[in-house]
Amino acid sequence: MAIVTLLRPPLLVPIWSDSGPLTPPIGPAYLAASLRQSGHEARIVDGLGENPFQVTPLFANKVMAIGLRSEEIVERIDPDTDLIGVSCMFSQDWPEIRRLIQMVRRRFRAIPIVAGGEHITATAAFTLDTTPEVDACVIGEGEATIVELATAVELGTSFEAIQGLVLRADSFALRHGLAMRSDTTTRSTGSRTRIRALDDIPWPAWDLVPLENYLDHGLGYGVNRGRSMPMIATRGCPYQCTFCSNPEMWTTRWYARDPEKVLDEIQAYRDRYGATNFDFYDLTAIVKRSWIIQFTKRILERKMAFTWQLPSGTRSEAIDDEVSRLLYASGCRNMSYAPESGSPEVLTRIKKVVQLDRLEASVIGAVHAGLNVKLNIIMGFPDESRHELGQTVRFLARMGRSGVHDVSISLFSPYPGSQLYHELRQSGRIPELSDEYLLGLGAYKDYAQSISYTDGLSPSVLGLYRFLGMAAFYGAQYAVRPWRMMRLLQNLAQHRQESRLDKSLQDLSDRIRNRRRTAESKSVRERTAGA
Ligand code: B12
Ligand code: SF4
Repeated sequence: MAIVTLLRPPLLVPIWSDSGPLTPPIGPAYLAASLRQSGHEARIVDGLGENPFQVTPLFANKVMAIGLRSEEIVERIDPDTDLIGVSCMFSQDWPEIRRLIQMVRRRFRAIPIVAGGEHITATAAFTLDTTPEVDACVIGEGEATIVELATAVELGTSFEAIQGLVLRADSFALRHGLAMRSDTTTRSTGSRTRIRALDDIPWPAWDLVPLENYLDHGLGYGVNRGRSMPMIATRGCPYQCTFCSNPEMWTTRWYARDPEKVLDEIQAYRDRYGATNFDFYDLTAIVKRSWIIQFTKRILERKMAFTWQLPSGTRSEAIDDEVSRLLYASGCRNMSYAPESGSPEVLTRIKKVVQLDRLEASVIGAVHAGLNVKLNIIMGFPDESRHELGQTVRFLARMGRSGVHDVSISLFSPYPGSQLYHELRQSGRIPELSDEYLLGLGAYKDYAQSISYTDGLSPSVLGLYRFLGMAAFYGAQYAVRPWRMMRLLQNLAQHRQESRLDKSLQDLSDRIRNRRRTAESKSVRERTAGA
């Protein structure tokens, strides 16, 4: 048996960002469950969940780290650990995660460190080249790989035979006399096949996570509708949008769980944790109409009463009026659609296979069925014109008039691993990866700064279009439905959340308050220490 400690680092958020997802670490919890099932011991240090109200400014005040400071995470690692795994999902978090890994290495010189997650998958060679403290990068889905890594550490065998890794021969392998070659270049051990039988993956090991810190404070990914648990019903996505790193990370295979098994898991969390709301973290949950119909009908047949949300942006093809009615009847309350643009030309260029008229019909049907609907929009693709941005602004005005509740407008960020990132790098339009570049990716939702990757459009012009889009959408919505403005003000006053705007504004004000509190308690500590 090997003891594996998985680290979930703090979350990095720019000060004026309206996104700062305080979510339980579902990736590490899945990995820990697989480790345990295979006879290893798993531990999780959830850097966010251990102290979700501590907000520490970092990198000359450019961003705030939410959760434990990296120094505090290192202190919580038991020295009897055999393997340390670090998760990095968002690229903008990497500069701080690298600092964390360097601190871990200084403290634990002989324990192998492996890293995984979306950012690591997209930047494995860069990670190994710039961070010698990392012994191996895990590519893609991690359950089978982490188990094999733990077994290799237990038996003292080489990592070379484990699929799904990028390795450098000069680190762990050399130190332990396991290197097959003496070169220092990175190399892949070959890709690993995706897990098809999702129902065979053990449920996340939530008992290793400080779950009550999330549940008691209504933290999570969706709108706060009570004690919320994360769920995953499907993995992967069959599409290949050019701004998205999904195809490199998960391939284009979409697999779904048996709806009955998803509901068994939901029932278990209702019984065990008193959960009343479930946020689905799927990449694109609704791909198959028959699946979602069966799922919603079984909720009704089993007479299960809970709310659930699809906050990450789904496809519209399978959602017609009948599906919308079933979604609402089965407890779904918030749903995000991801049209990304109101310009058909842009949609074709970014390979977002979506027909706007059909999407509009689906969205309006969902609003009429009673769902609280949000649209995800991206502005500032490399060759987007003012005319095309104007089309998106008009589309948003139409959607606001039709009664859609929320919009989220991000500025385009070239994420490593996406087709557009590779194209922009090749043409020299973006620099090599650096801390400055990665921290800048967090600016996608920062209202205090904009970065433009669009030919001929300055950051301030893009910022202006974002403002116009928001104004057109909310202006049209509140002009037609003024009572919704009253509702927003009421919800803010009573700290209640129904819409995404309620959540974003409340999260922002909480973050600013927590930042002030953290600074005050730090200065009290310093004064006490000095006295
Ligand atoms: C849910 C979700 C969100 C949620 C919350 C996510 C969270 N948990 O904190 C919300 C909506 C808030 C969100 C927001 C954003 N998101 Co998001 N999100 C996702 C999504 C759809 C699912 C994440 C998830 O939970 N997956 C399920 C779990 C099981 O998978 P996992 O965590 O990746 O873990 C597996 C592997 O990665 C691996 N693994 C992970 N860690 C480790 C560690 C070790 C040691 C090992 C061995 C393996 C390993 O094994 C795990 C099990 O198989 C992903 C896409 C995806 N990855 O599926 C995008 C994704 C992570 N988001 C992305 C982006 C860009 C954003 C936003 C910037 C919004 C936007 N403009 O699109 C914001 C940024 C938020 C911020 N920091 O401020 C990108 C990240 C790209 C990048 N390189 O940074 C992704 C990859 C989508 C995409 N393909 O473009 N997101
Ligand atoms: S943006 Fe959405 S639909 Fe497009 S490839 Fe990524 S996950 Fe799939």
